[in-house]
Amino acid sequence: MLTEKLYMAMNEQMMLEFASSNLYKSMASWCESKGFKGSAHFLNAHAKEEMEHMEKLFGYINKTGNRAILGTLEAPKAEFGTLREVFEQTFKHEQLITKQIFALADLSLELKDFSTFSFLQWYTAEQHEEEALFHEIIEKFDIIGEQGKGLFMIDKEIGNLLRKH
Ligand code: OFO
Repeated sequence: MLTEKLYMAMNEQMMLEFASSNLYKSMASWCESKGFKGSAHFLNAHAKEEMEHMEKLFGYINKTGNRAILGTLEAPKAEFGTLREVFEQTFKHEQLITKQIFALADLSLELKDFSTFSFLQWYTAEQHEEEALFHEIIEKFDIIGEQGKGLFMIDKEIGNLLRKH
């Protein structure tokens, strides 16, 4: 069994993964409506990944003899100014998730729950990957530039990232 404090925190993380999925899905919809097909494709796939992260936590919580509780989720942001803004927000969001995962790992160590600490290692490694991925995307805006066909090229590159990762 998880201690009450860790149980609540793990459940909260599960809901945060759910919220991440909804946010990326909402971003995908915005991108599609603006003609950014590559980005929409990428964000739709990423929304699915976040649901897998949610499922992993759901399974772990239930396997420990606790019960995953699905709470209420706020509607995700639906309006964005530019494509760059979308990806700047994804990067910021992933940084927040990393902070939360580190706090969870810290708490599990403090409580000497080594099984949970070990379970969380997967998320720690995943966050490292995700931050690097979203950072790489933001760099594309600086390298390629947004003038002329720039945005079209950036969107295409983002769509292609799915094949690389
Ligand atoms: Fe994109 O992060 Fe989940 O964990």
